Amino acid sequence: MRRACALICLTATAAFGFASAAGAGGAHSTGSSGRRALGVNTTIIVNSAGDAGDSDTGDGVCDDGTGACTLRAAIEQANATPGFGTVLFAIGRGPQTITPATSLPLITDPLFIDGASQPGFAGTPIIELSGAAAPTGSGLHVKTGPSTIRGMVVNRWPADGITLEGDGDMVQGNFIGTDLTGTIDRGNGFNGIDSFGNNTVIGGDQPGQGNLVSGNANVGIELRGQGGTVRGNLVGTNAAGTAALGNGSIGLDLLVASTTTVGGHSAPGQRNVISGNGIGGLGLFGGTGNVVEGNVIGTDPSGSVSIPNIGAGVKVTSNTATGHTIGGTAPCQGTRSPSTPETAWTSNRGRPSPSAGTASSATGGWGSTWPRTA
Ligand SMILES: [Ca+2]
Ligand SMILES: [Ca+2]
Repeated sequence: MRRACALICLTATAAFGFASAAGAGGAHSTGSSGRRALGVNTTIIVNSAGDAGDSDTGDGVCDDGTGACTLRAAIEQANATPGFGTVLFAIGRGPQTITPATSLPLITDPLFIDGASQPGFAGTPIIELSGAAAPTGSGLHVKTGPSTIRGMVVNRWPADGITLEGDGDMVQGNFIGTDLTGTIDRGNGFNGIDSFGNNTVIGGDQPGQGNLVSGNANVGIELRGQGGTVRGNLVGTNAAGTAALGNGSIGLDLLVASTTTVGGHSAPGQRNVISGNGIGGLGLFGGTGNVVEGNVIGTDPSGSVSIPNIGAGVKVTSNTATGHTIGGTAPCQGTRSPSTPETAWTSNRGRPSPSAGTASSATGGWGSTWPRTA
């Protein structure tokens, strides 16, 4: 079973190959994963990389007064138009950069922002939302869910790349904290993704659904609610998963989150790669009932090349962090760790920790949690 697991779990890297999603999420073919609400659905098409606001939010039309529709105007108009909104892009063709002078409006009505609709999209995001000119704020800030952010490059914002306060929000297929190539650090000033809501979905197990969350100054992904799912993401590496592009602190922080699913063992694309981060891979600091299985922590997606996190691979701490399940005994449940040479992985190892398949207790301290051969 060990060999079978290795083949199944570690060789199918397509889920991390963003290019493999070419065509799968192209213009307007967005219904399956992004749209969470039905009924009234207003579609707005952004056709300008400018930054002017909507001239009249009472008219139902995205227009900055010159006939152009900017992302700022689109969000303003979508907020003002009752019901679910979809924002698509048609700013010429190919890569475009939007550089707002101030933070964009909060998203106050459920919205689907689909950067993958931009003509020329071929599997990796080409709409860049840069915070380089903004003095404060996050790149996209959802106040009301279920909202979905898909196919965007969100970088250089003073606060988070994406802040989520709604329930049922989804973040899929984005580069958060890097350039368009996914190889250069363009980190946001705080966390890559910071979710305060419940049932947040970060990534997914299908090609193109995972996010690249790397280079951010603090945590890569922080979850604070219940029922979240984190699958198929690269956290702390480049887009190819071949080298560190670490977040400054912990890669994935389940700060007070409960009943979160991180990874999975029923499909190869469910696993996350959490490697190259500055203060550990995955942190469980509170909450209860989180399940962590089938992930790759401290290596490349193949599990054979060291990309260590500084500190622990998985840290379980605090007397309130209880009832978590880390790894398991079924094929592919083990959280992947390096095999040889052991010295290459020491930075991911710490105190003895809960073994595979056991619920964590209030252990305190740093835990290295992988079964080396599961
Ligand atoms: Ca308008
Ligand atoms: Ca609306």
